[in-house]
Amino acid sequence: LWKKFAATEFSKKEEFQREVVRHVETTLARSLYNCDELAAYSGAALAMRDKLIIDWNKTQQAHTLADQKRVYYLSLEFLMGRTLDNALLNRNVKEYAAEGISELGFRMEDLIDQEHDAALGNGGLGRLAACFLDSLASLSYPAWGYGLRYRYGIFKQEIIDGYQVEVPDYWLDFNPWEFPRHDITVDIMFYGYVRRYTEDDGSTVNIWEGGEVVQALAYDVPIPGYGTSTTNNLRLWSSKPSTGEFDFQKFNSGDYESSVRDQQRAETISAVLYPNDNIDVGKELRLKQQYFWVAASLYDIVRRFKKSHRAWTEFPHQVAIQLNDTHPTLAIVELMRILVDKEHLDWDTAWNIVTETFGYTNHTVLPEALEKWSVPLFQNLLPRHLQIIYDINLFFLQSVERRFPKDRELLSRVSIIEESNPQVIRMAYLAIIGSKKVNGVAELHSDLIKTTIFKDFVNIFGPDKFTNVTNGVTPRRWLHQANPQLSALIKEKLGSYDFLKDLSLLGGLEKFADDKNFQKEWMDIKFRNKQRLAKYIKDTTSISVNPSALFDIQVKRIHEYKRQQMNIFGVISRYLSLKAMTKEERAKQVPRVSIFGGKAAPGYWMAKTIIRLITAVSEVVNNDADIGDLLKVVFIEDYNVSKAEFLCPASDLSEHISTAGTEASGTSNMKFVLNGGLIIGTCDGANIEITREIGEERIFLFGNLAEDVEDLRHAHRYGKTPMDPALKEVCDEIQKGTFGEPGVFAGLIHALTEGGDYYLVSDDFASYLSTHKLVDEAFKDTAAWAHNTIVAVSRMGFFTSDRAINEYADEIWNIDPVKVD
Ligand code: 26M
Repeated sequence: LWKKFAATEFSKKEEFQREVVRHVETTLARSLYNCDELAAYSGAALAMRDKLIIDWNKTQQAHTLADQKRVYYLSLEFLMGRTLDNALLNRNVKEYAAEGISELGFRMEDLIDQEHDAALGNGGLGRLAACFLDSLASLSYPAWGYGLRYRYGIFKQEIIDGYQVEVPDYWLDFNPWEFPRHDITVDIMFYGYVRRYTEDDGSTVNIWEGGEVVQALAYDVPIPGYGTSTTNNLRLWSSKPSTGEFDFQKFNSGDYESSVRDQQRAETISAVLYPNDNIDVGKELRLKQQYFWVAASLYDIVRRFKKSHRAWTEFPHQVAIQLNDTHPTLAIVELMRILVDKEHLDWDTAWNIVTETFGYTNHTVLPEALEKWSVPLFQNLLPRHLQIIYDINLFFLQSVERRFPKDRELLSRVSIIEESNPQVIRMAYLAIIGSKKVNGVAELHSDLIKTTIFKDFVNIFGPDKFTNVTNGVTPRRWLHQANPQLSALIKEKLGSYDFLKDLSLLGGLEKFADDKNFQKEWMDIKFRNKQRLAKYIKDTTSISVNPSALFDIQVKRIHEYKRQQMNIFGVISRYLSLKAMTKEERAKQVPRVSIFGGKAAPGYWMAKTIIRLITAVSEVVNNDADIGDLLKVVFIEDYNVSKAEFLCPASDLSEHISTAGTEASGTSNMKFVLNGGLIIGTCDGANIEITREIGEERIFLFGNLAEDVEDLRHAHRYGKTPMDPALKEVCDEIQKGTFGEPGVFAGLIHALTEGGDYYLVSDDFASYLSTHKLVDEAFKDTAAWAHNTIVAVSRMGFFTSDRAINEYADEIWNIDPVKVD
């Protein structure tokens, strides 16, 4: 009977339609006569959601029954983007759903476009977490994500008079994809003091008496896998006043203001995502967010473990916890507190459990991004945790001293506590010491952390603790959903969509690389994707671009290390060359559209200045009659996941040009190549492995190598490096006022000169420009270009996040899939 009523399968178009109409009429209380696109989207989303819920429940039951080891992915960011299209495709119902919608008088694309992005992340790290959730479900691993349910995601970017303006992203008005679990709440403590007493048996007990209590309320989000019923859970915590804490007495006695203040203080914790990417801010509210989320998640994980009545020593056989960067490192300390203070395990037993449970992924070597917490701030907020950190550090340093006696320098170098003023806690060191495995996210990056920032720890723990898992992206969203025409063409050639589950099957395309008909279909799809982008650019900026021009795209967070400034200097240099040419010479040039997009952290003045330079250059170049279609410059406002979905398929060339050794991996490089574009890039992050896979004749590499960066910086500091002449010309032109008031850009130029050119723009500029010339030449030979992009796609199988997740599962987590019937 249960089965009969639970069956919401809509194996047919009519059933889907019926469900949409039912939701519009009853759930939304609208009639079909006043059903706009938003209401139709809502109806479709609710119909799809019903379908997911059944599989979601089944999955959770199957996982409970299987009683196998689970992995918990702790991330402060999940940059999910939109859900409806992805769910329709993962469940393979899009075709008839779209047909059904069209008969109801709407276009599925328009409904999909109504959805607000779930933008609970800054950039690469948050999007990686989202790709990993898709792969975990698609590969049927028993896995949960744990994060924060921010009321405001990453801000929306508006460009006003050429400058970035931040607008709040309130996204929760209508979010059909989350389920509040009013029965799942955890009280979280802050501040207070530690009470210490001796038990009758002589042992010491530490009790933390918190001063403030805030309640964590769980919201669950279903994560459907592709081609499987497995639907995993993403649990996001929202903060509210604890029922004990919200002072009704104050309220009733008329002290509304102070009772409302208490409520706001509680709600502030999950109110907003910090909009910084690769920069540490050290604010107390951020630490509160981290502890709130970590404590609630661990409480939940431990509660689930306890249901099985196993011995504590079994914990690491049932639970793997992955730390997405150092943001959740407090979990190591919190689990120690639970095991020692609450469950009364002895320290060593507890520490063995902890160090068998955690894995730590590092995403950056940039010193300004490594998290450090001021000891006084930490002491005030989490007094008991500070004691535990001191003890962890003491035992660790004692063991180091035993092995390396009298090397006091080593002890102070690896101490969790940095002896600065004030003292600070080095979270990365704590994460390493408390984890079983530490991994970087691309080969070069994993080598770099072993030889630079974590070198001493490799000495202490041995090399096996440190490993590499090269990042990947999900081909479901980044090929099938973003580029349905290309996906369909590949399916036609390979015979099935199996490549979406086993991306190495793309290898089967290589034999068609010289097939003229195939090349034509391939390039036609690229052209249509470029047309679609050209139309979007026209509609949103009124700039006309020629879809036959070479589309050169750089979209990512704006950061000096990613060197958007070098790109725009290159554009200026191209502009100056074009201006200097005769008409005849100009006629031989390859037309270009330089497209930029990305957000600057609100407090990152230099990044904002780079945006201003890009918009200033676009105003001049796009309106220069001498130049016409030969060069256009476009800044796409508010770059986000859904914009990435239509930008990636529309590039001929994309730019991944970080100073060597600074970009841990990069993942958009993978998305662009997978969609039939070539890349210009430095020998950095995953660019190196992409080169190894697709062949160096298919990538435009340039610039100095990571191993030379230090010497080059040194040379700048001692004033031994004259500025590259082409760059000098560019700077002169900016200073002449060609792109508006030059004072605006003085800081940018200063960074290249007196500033010591830390990111080596001048050192790489000549090879950057000459490599762009090679790109122009290569683009003229359409057949060779088609050949190269086909071969490149056929060799991208390695970069699926499925491969990455299988490596984590086998090498780090030790977990197996669970079949869900
Ligand atoms: C830290 C402190 C306070 C507030 C915010 C932060 C913070 C937030 C995000 C620090 C770093 C954050 O993200 C770093 C990041 O996105 N790293 C990128 O990770 C990708 C996935 O591994 C890599 O591909 C990129 O190369 C790397 O830059």
